[in-house]
Amino acid sequence: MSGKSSVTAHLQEGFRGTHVFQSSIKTPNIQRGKSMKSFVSIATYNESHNIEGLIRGIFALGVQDLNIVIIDDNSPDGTAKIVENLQVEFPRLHLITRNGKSGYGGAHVRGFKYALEHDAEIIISMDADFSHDPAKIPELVRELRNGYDMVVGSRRVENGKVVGWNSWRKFCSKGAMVLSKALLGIKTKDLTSGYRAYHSEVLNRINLDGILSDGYSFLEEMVYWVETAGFEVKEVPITFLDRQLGKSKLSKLEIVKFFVNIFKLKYSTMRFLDKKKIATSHMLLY
Ligand SMILES: Nc1nc2c(ncn2[C@@H]2O[C@H](COP(=O)(O)OP(=O)(O)OP(=O)(O)O)[C@@H](O)[C@H]2O)c(=O)[nH]1
Ligand SMILES: [Mg+2]
Repeated sequence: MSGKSSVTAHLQEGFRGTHVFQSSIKTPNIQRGKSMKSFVSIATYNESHNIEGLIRGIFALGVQDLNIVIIDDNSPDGTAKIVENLQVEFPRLHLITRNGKSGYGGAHVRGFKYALEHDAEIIISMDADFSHDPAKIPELVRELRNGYDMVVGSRRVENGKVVGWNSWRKFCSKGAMVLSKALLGIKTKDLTSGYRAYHSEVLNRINLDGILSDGYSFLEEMVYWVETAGFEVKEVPITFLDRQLGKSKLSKLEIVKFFVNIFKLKYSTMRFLDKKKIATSHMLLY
């Protein structure tokens, strides 16, 4: 297959799957249940220095009916073993292990599906490296209870900030925001934040198997589909602290893929005159 046709095939494949919505019309007010069972999805690769402290920190919050699911890609540093040992102490701690490093986005998709299968009503994603302060979890949950469909821990709203990034990281993050806004019309300011809470209804209506990206561009893609489907997004300010322990997995290639994915998303929807149709038409499912 030529380069061009393979790209086309990929896009068509992506397109078939994308679109991405499982049901036809958004119900403006999702019914909020009483229990609000929640799952925190944490993707890990070589996070042995961080994972125990993070798990303890989250459970110490005392949030009712809160579970954690760790999706570990067979980290050579034994992250999964640490989690396994902690499962004795914490019955609400779940572990999924995958065979090898297969990407940030795919790991969370796996975690989200697991949470949905276990009747989660709220699904939170966060990083394992303490860039996302667990103390913010109750606020994310509260905003979902207030009626928002997705809540983003944001560095780009008033009082939100980043501590410790170099100018290259700042430039990439700003560039992603500007381009996504210009090409895709995304309104959420911090679309690269991995600290989020989704109502289960949102994840049920997005075809998680149709997500184009398995890496970090999963983040922008999720925001895109959530907004396109008409769900209400709220951004709450966070202070993002650059990782103190362990190594970053965000390679230059991942950053390039992030930008390429913006164009892929644009391409996959451009063929439709009315973008809203994608969100509302049965025709476009598979
Ligand atoms: N399971 C799994 N987890 C991953 C993978 N890549 C990254 N992660 C995890 O995803 C989270 C975010 O990765 P980081 O390396 O902190 O990337 P980042 O936060 O974008 O980059 P830094 O700001 O440099 O820390 C961390 O918890 C990682 O361990 C992967 O391929 N598989
Ligand atoms: Mg990080």
